Amino acid sequence: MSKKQHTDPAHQNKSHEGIVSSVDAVAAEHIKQQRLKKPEADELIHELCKGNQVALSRAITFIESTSVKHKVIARHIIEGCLPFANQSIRIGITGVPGVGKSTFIESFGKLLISKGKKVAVLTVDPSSTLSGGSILGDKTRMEELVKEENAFIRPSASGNSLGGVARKTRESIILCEAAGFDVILIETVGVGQSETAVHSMTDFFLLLKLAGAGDELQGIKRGIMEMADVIVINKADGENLKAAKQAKVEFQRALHLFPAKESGWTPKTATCSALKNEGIEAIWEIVSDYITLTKNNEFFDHKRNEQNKFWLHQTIEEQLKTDFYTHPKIKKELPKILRDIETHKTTPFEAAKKLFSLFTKK
Ligand SMILES: Nc1nc2c(ncn2[C@@H]2O[C@H](COP(=O)(O)OP(=O)(O)OP(=O)(O)O)[C@@H](O)[C@H]2O)c(=O)[nH]1
Ligand SMILES: [Mg+2]
Repeated sequence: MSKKQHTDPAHQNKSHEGIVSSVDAVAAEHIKQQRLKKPEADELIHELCKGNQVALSRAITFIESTSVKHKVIARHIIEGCLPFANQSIRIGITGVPGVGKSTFIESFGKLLISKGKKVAVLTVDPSSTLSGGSILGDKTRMEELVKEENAFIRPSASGNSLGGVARKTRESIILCEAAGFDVILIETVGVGQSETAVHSMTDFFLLLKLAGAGDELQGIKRGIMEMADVIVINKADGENLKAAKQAKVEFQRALHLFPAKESGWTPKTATCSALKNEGIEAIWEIVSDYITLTKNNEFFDHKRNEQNKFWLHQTIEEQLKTDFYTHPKIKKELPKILRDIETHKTTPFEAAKKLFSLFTKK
């Protein structure tokens, strides 16, 4: 909405040396205007921290919003929630489309709830903006979990960049934790870069596989297998049971070929039937063993710290990129410079230097 009128005032922010942040300038302006609205955000934080799911949903909507006004409120909410965050187990769940991730989450989530946990489910699916999302599918696959009082299911954050979607998911994790959710499950489709993003925001990484399909067919790259803390062969039921057991042995063998993990953890394999609710408890035991091990050897906190540093760098890179490409002078000069490159009047390096000096000039 009001986005356009706020893209340019960045240059008004003279307090920053050289590099200006459009978001900060806009935010500062809006914080002034939003003062009256702050009590509303404070009330939202208050309700959210009491575990009110309606408040949690509303808060996530602010995070997902592209409106500058909402972004200011979102920032305020996150800051208010941070002191109450960080107390959960974050589990990433990946696997090719149709492997049974949502069905698994339904069974796994219900098990956790029966153990007295509060479970939040988030999804990272950058493709959902194009395809319209798997929201409908997820709702039907998780039809029982959805009804549980102690479950919170939030379908894909939308966005046109993985970085944007990942940021929203990370911030949503903080809000879910502040709302008292102690297990956060993050589903992502195992076909792109999204599992790397999810891996870098979770404590434990669970890869779902199917028996009988080659690795190429499953579209799973070696790197993703290497990230896994457990490989679970799903659909181990009916005629598929024998093949699933066989696949488990093969994956266990394959995992031995990978170098030892910094966590000190040896990745495990398991079989389950998400649909028939079989083998799910054993998977929770594996997760629990991992958490105990890594909390004892302090890898758990170390990993979260490393992840925070990683996301700091990611955020800076994204912000710089946005600031650069939305800078009025760059917007004006870039097309000319691109033409100069086409006509060999300049080199990419010279051109980049010139653009940078325009960008950093006060
Ligand atoms: N036989 C059997 N079928 C299963 C099992 N788990 C899931 N399915 C079926 O597999 C299909 C896909 O399941 P989903 O849970 O939607 O798979 P998904 O990985 O979440 O799929 P996307 O979200 O589209 O990536 C559904 O028809 C499920 O009923 C299982 O353990 N056994
Ligand atoms: Mg799904």
